[in-house]
Amino acid sequence: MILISKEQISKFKSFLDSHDSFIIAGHKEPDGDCISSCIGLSFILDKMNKPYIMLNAGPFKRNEIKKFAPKFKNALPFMTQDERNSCGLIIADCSELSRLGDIDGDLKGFSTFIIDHHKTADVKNSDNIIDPTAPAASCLVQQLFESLVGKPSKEQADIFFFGMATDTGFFKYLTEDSSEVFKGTARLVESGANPRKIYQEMTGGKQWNTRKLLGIMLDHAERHFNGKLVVTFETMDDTRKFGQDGRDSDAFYMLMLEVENVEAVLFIRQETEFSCTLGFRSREKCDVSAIASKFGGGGHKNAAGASTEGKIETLLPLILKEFAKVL
Ligand SMILES: [Mn+2]
Repeated sequence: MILISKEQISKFKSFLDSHDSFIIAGHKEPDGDCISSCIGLSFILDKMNKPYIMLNAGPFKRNEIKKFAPKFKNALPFMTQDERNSCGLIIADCSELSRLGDIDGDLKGFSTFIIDHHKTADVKNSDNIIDPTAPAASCLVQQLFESLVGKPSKEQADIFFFGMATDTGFFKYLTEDSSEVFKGTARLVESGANPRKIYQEMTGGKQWNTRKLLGIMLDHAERHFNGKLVVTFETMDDTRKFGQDGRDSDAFYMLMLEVENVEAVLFIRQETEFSCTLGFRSREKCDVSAIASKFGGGGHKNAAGASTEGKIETLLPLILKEFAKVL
């Protein structure tokens, strides 16, 4: 991870100084990093005595983020044109308004600052902080917090740790260029963040049915390209039977990426009669964000996703064609 420059920090500070109120928004279907980044930004605004609201379209499905749902609204309150003009929109862990999902109210036209680390981010304005070398958006927000506020409290350190730990798979996706991430993490632990407790909160408490659903996904799994790609799927029937209480695709990815010769994993879920979500993971070289972007999605080199029209049986051959070019 490359540290944020002083110049970037002062650009962010002047964005805060030049607005009276703020909207903090993160992507739909938030994960721990999205939540942590938004709440981390709220800590900075608290310190500056600036009013804000936090927006998220949800759903807050994941176990570890459910308790944060009450902090977020899914509708923009009424604002006069004057209020809109002096309000700054900060988007975290996401670079496109469309990725914010269904939020009631018009988010267009606000003066905007983006803090993101997605590889597929396509924003030209250099006043934003978009840094794919950061393993988590919360690592960027932590740096802003430390520069503008100082040392976090234990509660604040727990929140930053939670975001970083979510996107790094509790450190296991980090590579040799991560010393700054570990240094930042060490500062959080110095402030009282408790790794074991956070790990247990992040991973514990899953519903029994998520294990049964995992069994079905393992049963459906098939290998392609001499075992380099594992594909599984979840039908609407599977979701009806076992998927109502959430799911644990991460456990599936982890189990499959550990199989010999595997380079990438694809998970297709039939969400409605006419649409699917796609989940991609890869071990190392295969850039799944490039494949996800062919289907209207995006993400990171080793973890990406997409929502697309179609049925599992018609989409799968098209996705396999894309994998055939790189595997
Ligand atoms: Mn993230």
